[in-house]
Formats: sequence, structure tokens, C-alpha cells
Amino acid sequence: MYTKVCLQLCLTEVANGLRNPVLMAHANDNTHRMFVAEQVGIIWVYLPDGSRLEEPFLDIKKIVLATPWVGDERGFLGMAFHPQYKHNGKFYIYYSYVDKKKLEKIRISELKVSASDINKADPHSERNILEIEEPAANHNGGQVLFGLDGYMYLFTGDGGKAGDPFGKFGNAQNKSVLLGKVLRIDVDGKSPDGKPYRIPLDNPFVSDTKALPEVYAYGVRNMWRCSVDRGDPVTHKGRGRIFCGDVGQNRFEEIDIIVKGGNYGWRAKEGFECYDIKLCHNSSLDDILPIFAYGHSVGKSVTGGYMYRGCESPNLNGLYIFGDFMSGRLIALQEDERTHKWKKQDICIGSTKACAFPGLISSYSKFIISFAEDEAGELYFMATSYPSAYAPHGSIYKFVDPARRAPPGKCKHKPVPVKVKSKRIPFAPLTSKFAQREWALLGPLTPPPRSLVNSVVQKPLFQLGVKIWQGIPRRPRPGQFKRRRSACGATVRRAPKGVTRKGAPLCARP
Ligand SMILES: [Ca+2]
Ligand SMILES: [Ca+2]
Repeated sequence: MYTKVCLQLCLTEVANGLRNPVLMAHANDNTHRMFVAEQVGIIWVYLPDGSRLEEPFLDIKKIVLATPWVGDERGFLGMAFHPQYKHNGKFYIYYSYVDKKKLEKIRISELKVSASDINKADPHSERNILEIEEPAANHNGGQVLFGLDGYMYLFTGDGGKAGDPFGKFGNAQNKSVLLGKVLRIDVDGKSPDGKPYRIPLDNPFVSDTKALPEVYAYGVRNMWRCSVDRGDPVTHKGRGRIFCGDVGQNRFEEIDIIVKGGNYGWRAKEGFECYDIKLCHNSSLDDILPIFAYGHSVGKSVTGGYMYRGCESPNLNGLYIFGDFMSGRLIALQEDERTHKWKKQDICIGSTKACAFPGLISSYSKFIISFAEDEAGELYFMATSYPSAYAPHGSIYKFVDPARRAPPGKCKHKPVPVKVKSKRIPFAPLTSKFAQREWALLGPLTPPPRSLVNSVVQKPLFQLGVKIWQGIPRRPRPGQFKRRRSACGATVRRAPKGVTRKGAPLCARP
């Protein structure tokens, strides 16, 4: 089941200086622009030449509830363009806010692009789609996407705290609440009862009087990042599947494929194992198991990724690439055509030899927040060295497979030019980034130069004194890194005193 050899990949940094970049999305309008959202509530536009527009696409940080506390899960969390965005200019956002009665909620709303500037949203066009009250600060879900059926899918968290404590058997197993669910709605219609959306007629629980008709799947803890598979470029196999990473409680992180009406097990199960013994042994629990789960020795907070279907790295086709927020590990899954089991392969970034080309880097910031796909299908991830919504230490990296590139000219695309009114800010790798790379190449045992301490070395994360959820990074305990196995099977020796392995390549020194 496990392959010992790791998959060597390289990276190019495409953006930096971002405050907890939670997503990057394209509008599917042939402009090949990328829209990058920060947790504080700002969306930036990046042009195909790598430059960023000085004026944001949208700035709603005044309405969004976000704090500088490390690990705070509230904020601007999701965005998706309408499948017909090119024609109707509509897009959807998902964020935390506090209402007039001081209740914390998540809100999903629709906005439109400005009539006068293609690179700006019209902030006055906001139309409320759905609001859900949040009983605790953590587990707010945040993914919004459109399936190939044209419907909107929303991924809510179980509400928060630990062990899904709300109600008789938690929120996730309770189909009469919207928390702990995958919801499916039609934003192009209205309900007879006045809701600003329609319920698709084939939603699985429309005739179940004990269930809300929006529910598409349940038993979800806190799915953090889901994506739609574009399918094999030739056979289209796999097209339309929705993959999600569901963050675990104390023991397991999992990857799921979402099916209509599916029960994803939480809080009866965590990964493949029982969490609530009583619910787990209930004979009516007809749950769908993950395609893959891993224990907390590997990572403590899964970040769901994408199935690679791009053009530039043909060997990656059919690999589902995801990561772990806490450990910084990157992992690929591949389905065995015969057995339909998913095989894991660890990804190594940072082979100095394989990545020794101009523009390629072999280190990255450790906290992996999100993954993204550009209009052409190439894959990226967003990570930061300091996970506070106010700290501008987030970067975006593109995956590059050094083993096999597409033939020259094969992956060329012609972006439709866009009229730009705002100033363009060209991409500049931070000078310290180069130094960071140099340091990282030396391996985790070399203390970084003083000038890098802010960007590379984890500050005491408890200085703010707030612990939002159980998995907040800590300073390493003495000996914590002693004799631990790295992703490549190499023994990682003890980190120098006070220095964590952040920014260090996971497999640079096998
Ligand atoms: Ca919550
Ligand atoms: Ca599950």
C-alpha cells in the first residue's frame, strides 16, 4: 500500500506578502486572471504576467469577523464564480460576521462584478443567500463550489468546540440542522417559501420530513477544502467527482469523495475508527468511509487539494495532491484502476539537484492553508510561516514536476486581454526569500541567519494567549524532532534549540 520512494517535485513562488491566503480561484472566462482571497476579507486580482492589481477586487474587511489570533478559523473563507460568470458577472462568497444581536454567523452571499471595471466587484450588489448561526468560534466550514450539475455546494463545519457536542447526538448526524453538512442549492431560482434559492428536485432528503431539504450529505466534521475533478483529459474518467479533506478530532485526518445522501460518519467515526462508540455500533449507521486517512503522527489538520489534470506536468495526471496544515506535509493519492483502492505517495520538495533551475525553489512556508487550480489546470498551494489573519507571511507556490515536462509549445494558451484601470504591481520574490532558500538548502540543522528569524522561525505562537482549537502549533518540546521519520523515510534529527523546522524542506536530506 505504501510506496517508500517519494515523488520529487519542485516549486515556483508566484505570490507572497499575503495575509493567510485562504483560496485562489479563476473566473473561467479565458482571461487566466487569478483571484486570491485573504482571511481578513480582501480579494486581489493577479494577471497572467504575475503582477497584482493595486486596487482589490473586493474589500469587505469591515464586515468580516477576523482576528489576529493564530489559528482563528473565522474570517473570509470561501468564494466561487458562477458557472456562467462570463455572461452574468455573478460570484459567491462565504464569511464569518457578527449580526446586530451580537450573534456570530456565517453568511453566503451573491455579488456582481462592477459594470465599469472588470477587475472590481460591485460591493453594493451583495444579495444574501444563506446565514447560519455559529455556536462556537471554530469549525466554520468555508468551501463553496459549483458542481458540474450547475448547483452550488456548501460545506459547513459541525459548529465547533470538540467532539460535536451540540444536541442529542451532535450536529453532523442531525439532518434537521445545516451544520456538519454538505448542502446543495440552486442559486438561479427562488423557493415558494421566499428563500433566495431553489432546492434541486433530486436532493436526497426532500421527502424526509425530519431532514432539511438543502442537505446533500452529512456526518461532516469540518471539511476544509474541496474540489471538483476535471476528469482525465483524454477519457474524461473521474470528471465531476468532488474530493474533500475532513479535519479530524484527536486521531485521524481523512480524504472523502462526496456522494449524494452520503453519511460521512462524524461523530460516530473519525477516519476509519469509532469516535462515539454508541453511535458507531448503531446498526443503522450506514456510513461512507474515507478514501484515505492518516494518523496524527503524520499531520494534525488536513487541507484538501486537487486532482491534477493540467498540461505542463503529464506524469501528475490522476494524482490527487493535498497537504497537512500542521505538519506541512504534501501527499499524493492515486486510485488503483483494478482494486479502486487509493495508494499514498509522499511528495518531496527540495531535491537541490532536481530543482536546480532558475526560478525553481525547494522550500516553502510550513502552514499549508489551501490548494488551487488555475484556468489551465495547473496546481498551486497557499502557505504561510505565521498563521495569523493579520500577518503578511503567506505565499503561493506552483507545483513543477522536474521529471517530465510537456513538449515545448503544447501547453500554450492565449489569455483574453483585460482592460486594467488600476496600477499593476509586478511580482517580486522577497530578498529574504532567496536567503531563506539558501538556508533551507542547508537543511534543518543549521540555525537561520538573524535577518531571517521573522520570516522563517516560528514566533512563540502562544504569545497571544488564545487557543482556538486543539491543534495549534507549539514550540517543539525538547527532543520532539529526535528520531522522527520524515516523509521520505530519512531520520530527522533534533532541531536546534528554539528553532522549529518551519520552512525547511521535508525531504531535502534523505
Ligand atoms: Ca463555528
Ligand atoms: Ca468521516
